[in-house]
Amino acid sequence: MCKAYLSLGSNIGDRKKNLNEAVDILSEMDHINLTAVSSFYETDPWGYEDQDAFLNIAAEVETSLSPQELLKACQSIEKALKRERIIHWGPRTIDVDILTYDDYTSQSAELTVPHPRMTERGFVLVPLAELAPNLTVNNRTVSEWLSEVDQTGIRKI
Ligand code: GSY
Repeated sequence: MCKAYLSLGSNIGDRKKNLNEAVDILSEMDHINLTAVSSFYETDPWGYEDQDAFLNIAAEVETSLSPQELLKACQSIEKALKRERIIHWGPRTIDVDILTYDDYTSQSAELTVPHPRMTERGFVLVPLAELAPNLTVNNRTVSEWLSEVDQTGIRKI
């Protein structure tokens, strides 16, 4: 089994319901054991700022799926929740991103692991630090990356 961390976010509709549904689907998937879920955080939008606040969480899974299969599983959750994304970096019903997958690295067009912007984003690092403060990403721990990012606009709910 491999250990992977995921980041989930929603800012359209009932955000909490969307995240809870995504977590429920994840917990029932074959070849995936959902081992931890962080607290929920309301977070100011990053990137395209003229949109509603997000709810974000992190999840830890153990899986026998390959990284590519896990990506497909994440995409199937987005499909099940009828993900809408009209604007790049804009509002969406649900986003399920792979952050890390053991020590695996990939920079293919389909999948970049570790997630390319995770070390710059408070909305990813704050929930992740609850689950894995000592996880090493790009030669530094999640706690170390977190100490360098702006954590304003991130509210635990
Ligand atoms: O990359 C994930 C989608 N997303 C988010 C998000 O999940 N949370 C916040 N706060 N801002 C975001 N901008 C984008 S794009």
